[in-house]
This record gives sequence, structure tokens and C-alpha cells, in this order.
Amino acid sequence: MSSSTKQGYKTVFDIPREEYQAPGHGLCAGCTAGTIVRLLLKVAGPNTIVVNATGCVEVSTTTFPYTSWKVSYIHVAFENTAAVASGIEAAIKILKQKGVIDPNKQMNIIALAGDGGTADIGIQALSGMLERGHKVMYVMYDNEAYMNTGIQRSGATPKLAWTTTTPVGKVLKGKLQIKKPMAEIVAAHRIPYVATANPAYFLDMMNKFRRGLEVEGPSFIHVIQPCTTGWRFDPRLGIKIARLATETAMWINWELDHDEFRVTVPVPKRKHVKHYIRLQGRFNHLTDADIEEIQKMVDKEVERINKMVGKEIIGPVVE
Ligand SMILES: Cc1ncc(C[n+]2csc(CCOP(=O)(O)OP(=O)(O)O)c2C)c(N)n1
Ligand code: SF4
Repeated sequence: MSSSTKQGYKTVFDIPREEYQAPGHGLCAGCTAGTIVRLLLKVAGPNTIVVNATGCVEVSTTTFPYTSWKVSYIHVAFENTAAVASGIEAAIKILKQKGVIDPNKQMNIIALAGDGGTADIGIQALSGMLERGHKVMYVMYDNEAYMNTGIQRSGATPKLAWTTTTPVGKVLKGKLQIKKPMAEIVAAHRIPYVATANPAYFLDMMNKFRRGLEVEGPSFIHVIQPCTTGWRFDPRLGIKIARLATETAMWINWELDHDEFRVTVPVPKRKHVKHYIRLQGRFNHLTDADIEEIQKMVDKEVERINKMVGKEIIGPVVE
């Protein structure tokens, strides 16, 4: 990490100019995964090894014989991202002990996977990595479905969202179950650092990447990632929708740093969830009553978070 990253990112002028993700990748127009990964690599810098599960980011950046990665990169199977990252971390530790690698050399090992690769198929390897305590930062970019294979539901798909495997019709009104609380499942492993982040609050997100790379032991950053294709919105709107996720408290930006819990983006005046939902085609089928059901779920979650913080860090709905 550069010296500016050590102090944290306060303004856009602190963001490193160097690019470690080359332009020309094949992500869809307006895909916010590109923004997340680009900023992630700016924080991590050149001494980085990325271990990437199959998913949109992988298929769009590694089309043979090209690559968008200017850092070391390994594509791994869906279910073993965290296992491979663990192995790399252990190997580097030994090579440092043996003097093959300079023991003072700072190297970042980043595991990168989507919600399907993390919350569903990769969760076992992730849990093992966390429990063993490897110094790896795991970044889950959460587009809330299996996007690269054509929009199938994942454990992280929100309740009532349309996907191809939760089709809307006479029988179903989208996904029946609630979104799996991945960051909290990870937090239950008592690792040094867990955070949720949002590319619309990019300095907050970058500071979380910075902190995740800095702590001793595993860290996990869960990033919401609006998907133009699967969420069905105009490619211009990705960051606006991401911001609305936080403004409506559908997505709360928090961190748990060595047992200290903080909401990093307070929302004193909350927007109604309809502002977030009505912009997305995956929720087109919802009636006003359905949206009120989602609003109630969010209100309950806000109450829980405010209780944890001990004050009204997220305020009432005002518009
Ligand atoms: C064990 C296994 N099952 C299924 C697949 C097929 N597959 C490849 S990518 C993918 C979905 C990935 O979804 P996610 O991790 O959410 O990433 P996204 O495509 O949304 O970026 C699936 C099901 C696979 N590669 N391996
Ligand atoms: S399907 Fe969604 S997540 Fe995948 S590249 Fe396209 S916009 Fe990005």
C-alpha cells in the first residue's frame, strides 16, 4: 500500500492514479463490478495476488488470450476460492521463513468472488479459511444472483426479486426467502475485520479495502454491486441505484473492527424503499402492498442496527 493509503482516503485526490485493471474488459455497459475491482486494485497496488472464482468478473476479464489484470491472478473453481487463497498465503509464509522471498515484502492476497461463489458454493472453503486464520482479504461482490450464467437466484438474492429460477407468475412472486446475511455469518467466525461496502460511497469502500488488507488475519468485505442486466435498469443508473440502496437502508454500510461495531455511512433522513425498488425491472411485478412489506422488513433491520449502535444512526423515513 502507498503512504496515502496508510492514512486513509479522505478525498478523490488521495486515490492512486495507477491502474492495475486494464481497460477493454467485457463487463456489460454500466456494470458496477468494474468500478469495484478497479478501486480495489488501486488500494492493493502491484504486490498483489488475486484469486478469482468463476463469475462475471472472471469471464469478462480473462478472455483468452487476453487479460485485464496487471497483478498476479489465478482463476479458480467456484467452490475453492478461499482454499486456494489459503494455500497461497501459507506458501508465501514458508517461502519467507526460508528466505526465498524477502520476509519484509508486503504482499496482498485477495480472494474475489460473487454472491453465488461465496454465499452458496464457496461458503465451506470460506469458513475453513476464516477458522484457520489465514491473512487473506475476501471480497464478495454481490449482484444478488448468478449473473454470468443467466440470472439464477442465489442465497443472496433479496426476497421477492425476479430471477429466471424464481419466475414471476401465478405460482410465484419472485424469491420466497430472505437474503442470506453473509457478512454476519462471517462475523460469527470472530475474525479481525468484517465490513459491508457500496461503490457509491467509494472512499468508504476504499478505506475498508485498506483496513482489510492491513489487519493481521482474515478480513471480509461484502460489497453491493448493482447489475444492469440482472436487475434490469438503464446502464446510466448503476451508481444512483447503489446510493439509493444506502439512502433507503436496503443496504447498510458498517464495519466490525476487532469487536468494535460502527455504521460508517449514517443516514439521518431515510428514503422510502420504493425509490430503490421502482427503478429496477426485477421488481416490476411488485404491488404497493408488496413494497410496504419490504419497507417493514427494512424498518425492523434499521431498528436492530440502531439498537446495536446505541443511537439513531439511521433515521426515520422522510420521503
Ligand atoms: C460447482 C459449479 N457449479 C456450477 C458452475 C457454473 N457456474 C459458473 S459461474 C456460476 C454463477 C456465478 O455466480 P456468482 O458467483 O454470483 O457470480 P456472477 O456471475 O454473478 O458474477 C455458475 C453457476 C460451476 N462453474 N461450478
Ligand atoms: S451480468 Fe451484471 S454483473 Fe455481470 S457483467 Fe453484466 S452487469 Fe455486470
